[in-house]
This record gives sequence, C-alpha cells and structure tokens, in this order.
Amino acid sequence: MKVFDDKHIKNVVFVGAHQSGKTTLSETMLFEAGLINRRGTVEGKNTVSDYHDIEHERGTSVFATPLHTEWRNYKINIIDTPGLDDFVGEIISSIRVADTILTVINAQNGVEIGTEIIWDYIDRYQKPTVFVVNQIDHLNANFDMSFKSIKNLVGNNAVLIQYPHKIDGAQCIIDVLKMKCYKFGPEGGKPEKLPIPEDQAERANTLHNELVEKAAENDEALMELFFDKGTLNED
Ligand SMILES: Nc1nc2c(ncn2[C@@H]2O[C@H](COP(=O)(O)OP(=O)(O)OP(=O)(O)O)[C@@H](O)[C@H]2O)c(=O)[nH]1
Ligand SMILES: [Mg+2]
Repeated sequence: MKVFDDKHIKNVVFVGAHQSGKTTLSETMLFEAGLINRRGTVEGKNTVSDYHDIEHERGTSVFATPLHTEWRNYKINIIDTPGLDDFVGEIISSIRVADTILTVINAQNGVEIGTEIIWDYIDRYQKPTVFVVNQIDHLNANFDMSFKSIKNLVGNNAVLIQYPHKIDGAQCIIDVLKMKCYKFGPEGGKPEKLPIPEDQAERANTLHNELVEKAAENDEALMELFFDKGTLNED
C-alpha cells in the first residue's frame, strides 16, 4: 500500500442540507476517478458511501463515511456526511478534521435551513469552503438565485469560480479561474475544453478580475504581487 506523509493527505468534507446530493456527488467522483466501474445510486441502495442497513432503510446518510481518491501524489480523503441535523455530531466531528469543506447546495432551493445550521459550525472552526451548486438539471433549478443566497449567508467574500452555461442545448461550465469553457456530452464523462464563447467574454473577464482581487485581498504577499504584476496567475 502506498504511504503518504501528512503533508500529502487532504481531508475534504462534504456537507450540505438533507438530500442536496452529497452522496451522489461523491459516488460520481469515485466513478470519474476510475475507483469504481459502476456508478451506484441512493435509490438503488448501492452507493459506496451509504452502505449501512439503516441508510438503505431510510434512503438517507446516517454516518460520516470516509472515501478516498488520489490526485497528483496527494491522497484526498472525502468524508461524506449526513445532511439531517439529527446526526449533527457526525457533521461537527468531520468539520473539525477538514482541510477544506465542500458545501453542496441544491439549485432548486438555494441555501436551506440545514445549510445555515451547518454554516455556523464551519464559521466557528474557520474552515475554507467551496460551495457546489448541484442538481442543475431540474426545470426549476436556479443558479443565480442559489449564488445570491450563498452571498446572503457568507457575505461578499463569496466569489464565483465557475458558472453553468448552455451552448446549443449542451451543458457547459465557464471556468473563470482557468478562463476556459468545458462542454459536456449527453452522458457526462470527460468534457471538451473550449475557449470562452464570445458572448460570455465580458462576464467571464469581469468575474476573473473579481476573483484575482479577492485572492489578493486575503493575503499580503499576494497583494504585493498583484500591485507589482497587475494580476495573479492560476497558482
Ligand atoms: N436530478 C438530479 N437528482 C439528483 C442529483 N444529485 C442527487 N440527486 C437525487 O437527490 C436525492 C438525494 O441525493 P443524495 O445523494 O442521497 O443526497 P444527500 O445530500 O447525500 O442526502 P442526505 O445524506 O440524506 O442528506 C436522490 O434521489 C438523488 O438521486 C442531480 O444532480 N440531479
Ligand atoms: Mg448522503
């Protein structure tokens, strides 16, 4: 078994309101990373994460489950937590050991009461957080409303790194960190990497500058570099 030193182990903790899609997202990540060759579903009671009988009976996560993948010589531990606050002990203890929190938001609802309860713990332990707006395929999904509700929750420090966009009906993601457009096929899988479409260039540039300024604002060394070079690179 490969041994990693503690600098090369990162704990990423998935949190979010009940049924926001944490377990499904973690299953998809294991599948895309090639760790499993068949993607299970919560309904099918065959996900890697929800394996206890009680989780199958209830159709919901009850325990925080550690999963893992590898990325560029790092071992990434993914901890999939339950969303119901009956099991808040599992959520709090996972937040305590997190290097990064990934908060899943259901795009149909935006920030929910459950998200607010969990945010109080994230804030208490001062953990860096990425929000993922999930379930974007539903008819009443609303990405802009979801992002606004995140800003209401955490304040103006929230900045966009990616946003969804459709090209000829195909689901794409505009990445304003890498300044690229990722176009997905109907079955998902590896996306096609494209330049940012012309009609999105202005929005993407504005968001890219906002992201760079926010990164500089939060770190003195980066601030100096920013004033020196006028921008920051992806690293
Ligand atoms: N349409 C659609 N359904 C999704 C998506 N992600 C999850 N679901 C469905 O949403 C329901 C909840 O998904 P889970 O992955 O169990 O959500 P969870 O956040 O782990 O739920 P708890 O652990 O119970 O809090 C299931 O019926 C999933 O099939 C998505 O992106 N699109
Ligand atoms: Mg779950």
